[in-house]
Amino acid sequence: MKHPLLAALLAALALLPFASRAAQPGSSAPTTVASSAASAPLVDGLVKKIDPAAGRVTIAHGPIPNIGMPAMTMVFKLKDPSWGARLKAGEQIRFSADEVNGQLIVTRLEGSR
Ligand SMILES: [Cu+2]
Repeated sequence: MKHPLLAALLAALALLPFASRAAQPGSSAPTTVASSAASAPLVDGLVKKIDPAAGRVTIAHGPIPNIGMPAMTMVFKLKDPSWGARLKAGEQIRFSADEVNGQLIVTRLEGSR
């Protein structure tokens, strides 16, 4: 038996997940909060104000059932701060929100464009 060959094969297999992950751009890959975001429904919102530097956005939103929140206007943190550049004040959006470590985060954004 040639064990070095087997060892090399196992090493190559072990590296595969990292290789495929590294191939993704990463900016839009919903890997970290995928489990909770998948169950969070899209809700309607109206963008009131954007703070791109802080990655925060003020949204007048409809009820968000997955976190038991009634309609209101409030500040959310964007899961991906680059989304701030896609948003405009006065824009109607559909988004998903979730509570992560006591912070309310926009986990998914479906722009109107
Ligand atoms: Cu709210």
